[in-house]
Amino acid sequence: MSLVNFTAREITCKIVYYGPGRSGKTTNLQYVYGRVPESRRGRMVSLATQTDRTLFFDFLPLELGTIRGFRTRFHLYTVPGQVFYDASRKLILKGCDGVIFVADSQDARMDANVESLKNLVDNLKSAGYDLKAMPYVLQFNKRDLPTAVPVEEMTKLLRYKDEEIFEGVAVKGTGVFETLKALAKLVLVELKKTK
Ligand SMILES: Nc1nc2c(ncn2[C@@H]2O[C@H](COP(=O)(O)OP(=O)(O)O)[C@@H](O)[C@H]2O)c(=O)[nH]1
Ligand SMILES: [Mg+2]
Repeated sequence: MSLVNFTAREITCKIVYYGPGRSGKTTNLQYVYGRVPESRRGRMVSLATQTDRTLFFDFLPLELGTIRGFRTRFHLYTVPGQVFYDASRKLILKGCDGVIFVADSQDARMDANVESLKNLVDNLKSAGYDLKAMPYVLQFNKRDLPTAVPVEEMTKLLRYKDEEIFEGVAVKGTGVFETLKALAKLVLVELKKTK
């Protein structure tokens, strides 16, 4: 899981944004990238198709300060949501320390949300992880759209355990940092347990 380099006194944690195609995963990363000072972030790498869909993944390295003398880095990844990129998703989940599921609030995307969540659980399982035991938060994105399904309904459909749920409008940045901070906190709690 987290990479701890005692010589360099660095900890690197891997966070994966998961969810169906076009739910707003890349938009979450872009907003973070735009708001974090240059001194605290590296280059954002996006491998996209010509039509701007995530092809393999997006990657954004962040440095979030020092914990007990260790510099703490977070590597944010997104997965491609389209069904046929499952091999990429499996690869990206390897070694992950926490997952943010970005659900699309639009009514027409509920089946895609459910299917993607099931795909997450299955892919984690085949990699030897259990979502029940993993740092995990849920974001209901695109709350600005008129077709957004009520939060209570989405919660019933998509809540997997007792995870925190955040409402987001990623294009405006709403909920983006709240979601990331909550997940980062859970990852750090896990990290302390393993010592
Ligand atoms: N209305 C609205 N559109 C959004 C929101 N977040 C993302 N989008 C749009 O949804 C589309 C897909 O977003 P993207 O981040 O590429 O989705 P990904 O496939 O999950 O990476 C883009 O056109 C975004 O601008 C949101 O909160 N509200
Ligand atoms: Mg994307």
